[in-house]
Order: sequence, then C-alpha cells, then structure tokens
Amino acid sequence: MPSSRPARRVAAALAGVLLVSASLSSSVQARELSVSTVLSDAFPWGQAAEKWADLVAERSDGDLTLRVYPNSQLVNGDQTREFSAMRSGLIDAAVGSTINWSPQVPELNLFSLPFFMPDVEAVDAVTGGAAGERIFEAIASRGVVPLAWGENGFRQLSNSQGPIDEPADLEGLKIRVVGSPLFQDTFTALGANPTQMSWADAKPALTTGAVDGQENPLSVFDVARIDQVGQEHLTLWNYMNDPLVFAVNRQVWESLSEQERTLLRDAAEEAGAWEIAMTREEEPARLAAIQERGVTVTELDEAQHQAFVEATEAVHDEWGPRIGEAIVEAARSDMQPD
Ligand code: X2X
Repeated sequence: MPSSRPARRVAAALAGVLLVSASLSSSVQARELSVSTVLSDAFPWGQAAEKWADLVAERSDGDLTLRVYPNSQLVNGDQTREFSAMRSGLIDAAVGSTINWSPQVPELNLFSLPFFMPDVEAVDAVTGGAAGERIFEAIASRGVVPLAWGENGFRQLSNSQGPIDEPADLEGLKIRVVGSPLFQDTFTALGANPTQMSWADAKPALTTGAVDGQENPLSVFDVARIDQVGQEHLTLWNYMNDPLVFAVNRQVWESLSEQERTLLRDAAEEAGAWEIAMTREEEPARLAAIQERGVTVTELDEAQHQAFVEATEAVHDEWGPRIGEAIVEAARSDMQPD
C-alpha cells in the first residue's frame, strides 16, 4: 500500500540525515597524518617512512594514511627543529634521527657518545634493552609518542684532504656536524674545527670547500654521491650509530582509536625492522661501490682505534651527566654479554 505524502516526506528527510551523517563519519575516519623525514626515499631512511605509510594505508583500507614530507621541508630545512615541530603539532609524525632530536631530548645523546657502541649487536642490545626503554620514556615525557626504531647507520668520516688514521690527521680540518653541542665537543677533542650546519647546507659547503669533511653512514655517502664533491678519503671508524625513531605527536595519538594505534605501532615496528635489516645488508655493496668510484678507504687497526677512543674520553665525562648516568649505566649493562 503506497505511503501517505507526509510519511514519505519524513522518510526522505530521514534518509537525508542518514546520508549526511554517513559522509560526516567517513570524513572523520579518513584521516591523513603528515610524516617528516630528513632524507627522501632514495635513501633507506626515506624508504622506512614510505614502508610505514604503505603498511598503514593497506591495513586501514585507506581510512588512515600517512603522507611523507622528505628533505626536512616541514621545518624549512632545519632538521634540529623537527622534534619541536612534532611536539607542538605542526607535524603529526616523523621518522627522525636521534642526532637531530638530541637538542630537545638530551638523553638521545647516548647514541652519539664516541666509540660507545662498537657494533650492531651492541646497538640492538641498547635499543632493545633497558636503556632503549628509558630513551623512549624520555621522548614520551616531552610530548611525543615513540613507536619503533629504525637505523641511519654507523657514521663514517670523510674528507677532501687526505687519509685519516689518527687524531693528528684531523688537526685543523673543518668538519661539518649537526645535532647537539656533543658533536662540537667530539671533533674539538680530536683537534678538528667543527662547524654546525643542516644537511641542506652540507653538500654546497663541501662543494665549495667551505668545509673539508663530514660524517655520515655509508648509505648516505653512497646515495648522495658525496665522493663527487671532493670527499675522496673515507675512514671506517664506527664512532657512533645513528638510530631512527618512528614517533607521533601526543594529541594526534590520543585522538586515534585503540585499533588505529595498534595498527600504527605494528606497522612502524615492521617498517623499522625491515629497514634496519636492509640498511645492514646493503653496506658491503655500498662500500664496494664507493671504492670503485676511487675513494680511498681507511680501516683502523686496534691501536689506531684506541688512539681515537682515548682522545675522546673527556666527551663521556662531560656528557654522561647530561644524558643521565642511569641511562648510560643501563646501556653498559645492556651491552654486557650474558
Ligand atoms: O644531516 C645528516 O648528517 C643526516 C642526514 O645524517 C641526519 O639527518 C642526521
């Protein structure tokens, strides 16, 4: 039996309300978060962020998406402002380096203590151990939710002047550094002349010879073709490893459902583990490629290594208290073999 006109009108109005609320709820659900990185997806670091984005888009059926903004563009190239920008909500999330966040989170200088973590086993013991937990707490206490670790890699020293196998070879060399003043202290202790500048400014400064050297992982040296800007000498000294952290602004995190949080965290952990394994696997081939391009590669024997360790001991004394002795101690015991 056909319904009366008023009844039809009510039904039409109701359908309208339903339509509006359906589209409202889907626009609330479909959410895009900005993710800042320093390096693009030409590098493992940027690939880590893209992997995270792919996993999240796939698993949320597009309801939650991550949009990666590389090259520190959300902070106008100033990578040491990334953490503050994420904390204040200008950036929703980031895959960032412990070095770049260390000006705001002093505990992150743990990873930059010279010659403290000798190999990847030590790094994994720290990030996966009690010290790693404390580091995550330190990040969380500053308004940012840390989710997972990635890795930029062990940082190696390059320069345009000559092979470096002892601290005396660094005497007077202008070395580009970034991050907290710890880097100034390390390179000053080695007799060099450190200059703080962003990654965006580093390559031009190397090209013009405004600086003589820099330090970065093999993947960065290789992909950015640092050899093409006169950096013909590379010393493998593993003086520090630069882990990456996947993290989200706290208000953004709190606005997500329990399910979305789990999804975001699991995807970050997976992307991080994937990127760490890839970065490490690729290192031998990267080194070979760098050597083939004519770069002189210097490896240190035990005595040479020891000379660098001794020259930088004062940096540990100076920075231990700023990092927090409890964290440094926790890292030491994480690294002890059972
Ligand atoms: O600026 C650098 O050296 C880089 C790209 O490695 C970091 O962001 C720490």
